Amino acid sequence: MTGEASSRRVSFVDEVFDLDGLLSDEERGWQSKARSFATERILPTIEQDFENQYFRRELVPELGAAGFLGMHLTGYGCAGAGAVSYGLACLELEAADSGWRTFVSVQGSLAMTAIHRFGSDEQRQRWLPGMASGSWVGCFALTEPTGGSDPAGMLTTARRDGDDWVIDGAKRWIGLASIADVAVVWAHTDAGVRGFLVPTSTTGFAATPIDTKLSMRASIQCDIRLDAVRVPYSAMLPGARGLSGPFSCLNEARFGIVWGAMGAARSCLDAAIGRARAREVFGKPIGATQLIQAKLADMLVEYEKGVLLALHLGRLKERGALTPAQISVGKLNSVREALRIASEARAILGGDGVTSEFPVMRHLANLESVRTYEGTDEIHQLILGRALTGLNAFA
Ligand code: TGC
Repeated sequence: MTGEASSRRVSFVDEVFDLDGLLSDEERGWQSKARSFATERILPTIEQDFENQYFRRELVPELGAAGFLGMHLTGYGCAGAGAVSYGLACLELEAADSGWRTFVSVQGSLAMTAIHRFGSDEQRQRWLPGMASGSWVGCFALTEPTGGSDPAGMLTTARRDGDDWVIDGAKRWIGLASIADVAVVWAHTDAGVRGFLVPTSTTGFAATPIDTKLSMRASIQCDIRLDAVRVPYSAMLPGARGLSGPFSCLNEARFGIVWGAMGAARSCLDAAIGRARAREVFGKPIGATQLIQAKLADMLVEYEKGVLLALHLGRLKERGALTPAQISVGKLNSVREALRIASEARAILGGDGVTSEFPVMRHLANLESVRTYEGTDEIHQLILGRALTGLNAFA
């Protein structure tokens, strides 16, 4: 980012929308820490990393030291923060880049949550402290090359062979897999879907980054091959039986997206406001025209609604009252509106909007991935349709 976009440190949007007044001191502290991390450690190199398709691995232990990895979990070196604090961290990290919020989601909400919630105490002791510190990276292998919307149709299998499990199959779009130390692999067994902790050094495990992505380029997503991967019986997560195991981890990741996507939206809205104030056309700033002001006002309204919805869901989560359908409302709304805000911001920036001098096109490209993973718009519409009607329209 250069020029007018990079010289600002305070969000114009924050000046209008007093979110601070709705937060506790602790929540403001986490938000401030995440914003500083994003500003000082991610933003200076993000355009270059996005262009070069480079994942800045050295930031992982820094994220761990700051407490962002598995920050909503308790014990095992995790910070034990509240849901709103975690959401605010996701918002601030994604205001820099969706790839870094995705990292925190995959590591904390998916891989660590699976181990924390469903693992044996031995599994937790073995993996969680190193993952919380960022010494170790985890990935969550659910989606397959044949599709991600219907995990019940997964083709990966795990069969018993003596004291071992032998896993065969393939996974796709798996974040961090090529740098991960452990993969949480979901597979069909004779007793339904089960999860397995597979050290990525295990013979037969191979992860290959997907390098044709035009989105999330500062992040890593991979194809995984599992060819007769042999793990001991103790590698199975004892507490996860059936699809409710991986789905309950997806709930955590989707909750982070509800907040995170609003961070990307805020960054785009900020860029558009800055441009509207500075750019002169027909002898005056474009921000002095009614057409631009109407666009900015609509963008702000959707941003504020999105953040207030995220906050409401966070408060429900803290009371243990958040349902999967409510998370679907948030995921669907946040990503859809963030995409609209990013697209409007791109238009306000004119031709410069497609350059890397502003963060908008990068956010727009990233949000297309965010729209697709952890349940597409259509999946969340169908989850809500089922909740409203009691009728299943998936098939
Ligand atoms: P359904 O019959 O509805 O449910 C099967 C079992 O799961 C339970 N369940 C849930 N539990 C917790 N949270 C949820 N949100 C749950 N949704 C369902 C359900 O109660 C039942 O439990 P039980 O005990 O009775 O067996 O299952 P279905 O097959 O009809 O599901 C339909 C649908 C569409 C809701 C589900 O398939 C779905 O959510 N699909 C989207 C999956 C998705 O988001 N995939 C993308 C994942 S992203 C990825 O894999 C990459 S990892 C991230 C990265 O690395 O970047």
